[in-house]
Amino acid sequence: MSTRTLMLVLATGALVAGCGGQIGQNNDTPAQTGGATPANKNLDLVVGVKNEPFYISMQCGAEAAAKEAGYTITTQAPDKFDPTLQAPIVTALGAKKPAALLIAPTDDKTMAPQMKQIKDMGVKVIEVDTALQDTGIAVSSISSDNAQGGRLAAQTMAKLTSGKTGSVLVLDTKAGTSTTAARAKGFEEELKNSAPNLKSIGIQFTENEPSVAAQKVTAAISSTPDLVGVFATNLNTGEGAATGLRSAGKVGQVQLVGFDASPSEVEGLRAGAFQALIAQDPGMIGRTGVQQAIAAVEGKSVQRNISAPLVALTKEDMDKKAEFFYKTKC
Ligand code: T6T
Repeated sequence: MSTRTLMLVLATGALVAGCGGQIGQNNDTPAQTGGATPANKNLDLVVGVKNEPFYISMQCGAEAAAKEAGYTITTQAPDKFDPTLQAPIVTALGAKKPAALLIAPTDDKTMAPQMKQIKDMGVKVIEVDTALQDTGIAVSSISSDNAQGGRLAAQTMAKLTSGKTGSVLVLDTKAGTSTTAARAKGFEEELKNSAPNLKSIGIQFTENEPSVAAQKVTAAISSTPDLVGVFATNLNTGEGAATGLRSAGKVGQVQLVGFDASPSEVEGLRAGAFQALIAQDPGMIGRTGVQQAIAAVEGKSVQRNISAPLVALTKEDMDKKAEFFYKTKC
């Protein structure tokens, strides 16, 4: 597969994602007031999990945008991508009452009560990355077009396996994670179109634990002799899948398409453990989240849904796209 073809496919995808992202659709919030300077310029960001390059990169973008606008932003994170650990953080913000809360909900249903409670206190709620099923709480949601990302991964897998017949494993994280669920679904649907010779052996959950992802890959290799590919829907599943392929000596034989671009994934791509990565732009998600939060706080118009770009990385072109590599510190 030529880099040019892959870049084209994904460039088109990113564009589509950009345009298809419901920008300017009917549920935007028009300007309320003349944009008066608010007394409360404190923002809070609650990400999905601590010490994870995707959310660190998002935090960097958010902090830069807040600083530019003269707002303060405090970032908090649960130790694990888990609503039982994230909910108390949101509840505690009730006492502090920031002007706005930017949050990546760790479950698309069970985080709704806490987010509704803080909204009812007059705090503007902005979803960054993941989102709730209930669209009546947030005033704006900024995320990659994850279904499109899954479709692009399937098109990439089709090209990488170039007409081979065989099975593909899909690794999702935790049920209720809006982003990775959309990627897995988009992948499975597109596989039928772009690679009818490939069949999915189903979506398996990894609890967002790399060790579980490695086990799932090892098990699939022994149970499915015609396994030709693995789609890992996020950073942790990707890192685990690469470990599983390495320990089974299947690197390069079983094609691995990952999502995200952590330092470990980027090195894995360079070393041939991954054949492609679909990278997001977490910095843009953080920056745009803060801009929408400030617009909401100042009574200016707010866009309800915004899509962030996706880009594909291959071994050949990765260094030309190094700006998409995720950070480990700001
Ligand atoms: O893939 C990202 C994020 O988009 C997803 O919602 C959860 O997992 C990551 O943070 C990567 O681990």
